[in-house]
Amino acid sequence: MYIEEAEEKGEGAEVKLRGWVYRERSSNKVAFVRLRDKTGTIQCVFKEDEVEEETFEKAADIRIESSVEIEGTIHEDERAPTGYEVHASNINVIHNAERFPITDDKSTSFLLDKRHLWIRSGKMRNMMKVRETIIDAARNFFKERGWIEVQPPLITASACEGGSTLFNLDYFGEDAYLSQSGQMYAEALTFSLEKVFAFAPSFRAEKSKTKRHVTEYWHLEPEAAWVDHEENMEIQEKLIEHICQKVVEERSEELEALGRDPEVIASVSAPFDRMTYTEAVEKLQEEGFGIEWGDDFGTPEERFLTEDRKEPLTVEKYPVEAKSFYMKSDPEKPEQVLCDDVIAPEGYGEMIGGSERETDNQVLIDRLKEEGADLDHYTWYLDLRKYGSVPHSGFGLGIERLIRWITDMDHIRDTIPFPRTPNRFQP
Ligand code: NSS
Repeated sequence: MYIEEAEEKGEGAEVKLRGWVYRERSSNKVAFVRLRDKTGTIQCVFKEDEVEEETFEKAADIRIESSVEIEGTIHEDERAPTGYEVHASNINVIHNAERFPITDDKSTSFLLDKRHLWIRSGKMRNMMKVRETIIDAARNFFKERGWIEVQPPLITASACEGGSTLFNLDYFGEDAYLSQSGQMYAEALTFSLEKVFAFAPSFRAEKSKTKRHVTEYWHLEPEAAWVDHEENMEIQEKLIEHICQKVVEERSEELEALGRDPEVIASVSAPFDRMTYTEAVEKLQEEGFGIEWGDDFGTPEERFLTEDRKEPLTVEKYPVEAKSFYMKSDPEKPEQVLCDDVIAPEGYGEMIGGSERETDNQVLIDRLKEEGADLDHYTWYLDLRKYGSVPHSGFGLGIERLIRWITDMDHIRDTIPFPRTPNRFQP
């Protein structure tokens, strides 16, 4: 039975638990074994004068991370961290572990080397549970509204976000790349299924060693026909609001354990504050930032705009030259595009990039040429504008960026079980 079930049975119930030894401490009179399973941890107490000698010795000698079965009775105990403990009568050692290499004083790089073991820690377990809830909530948001989940390919011939961050692949002697974004495929599927979303890994060969970049991340990419820039922003803000509510409903305990006050996340509600890129640049210039209209924002700019906020900020209508080729020109101001970024509060940085899509093939061709792209690779994409093209919009949400903000995690690598960063791709 799971620890959670045992606690539900309550005072005096006979229980048989199995799991791993999380902590262990013993004197010559009593052995404390803190047992861990998928539902939590619980203290199991073996008293020398109450159990058989052999049982006491096994419990007193057990090493951390050994796998065991423990029998006993459950008791409420105010001093126990979870309010319960087990008065143990028997222990069956399934596997007595070797000395566990992870101890309290280990360095970050050691923990990354031992990631396959570190994922058993409380911090990682809480993070993974929150992560699962966030992903579920995101999927359900779209499914409940009739959007269809689709699967774009991960091996591609062309760039979606420019050539500089592509991982090359030898595809039987031809050049291929790991996908940076499923967007172009999601657009193609939009003309088939209207409202679609993809949730898949994206790859970015970015050497930048920052706290918000990984080279492999999970990318949620919704795309919809008949949706314009305004509605696109509304969808993004409602999605974030929905995810925040679900996480607080289902994972408040884990959030608190990770050091995030659930109230802060509970108070996030759409619509968010919005500002145009032009307004943001004016604000930044007033504060002495050396930014010119046309420059993209870096970390310091995003931090300044959001560090004192409790809710995300949506910044819209960036200059054409700062953004990707597929974004629709603003008919009122062709030097800017109908796009937006949703920037997390407290300086956590951009979480979403989205836009209405350009439908004029000549504009697309001119922009691709400016980027120096090989047009042959985009023939299929340009085809989409020839056969029943309609206004459409979409966006990309980096799940790890969202998790980092929601869980108040210092580094993005701790939002995914096995992170990929410029200098690490194992374990
Ligand atoms: O480059 S994006 O801003 N936009 C796209 O890829 C569009 N093609 C998405 C779309 O419209 N379907 O990336 C989108 C998001 C960005 O806001 C981040 O949250 C995340 O993807 N992202 C990353 N997360 C973690 N690590 C890295 N390196 C990274 N790069 C982008």
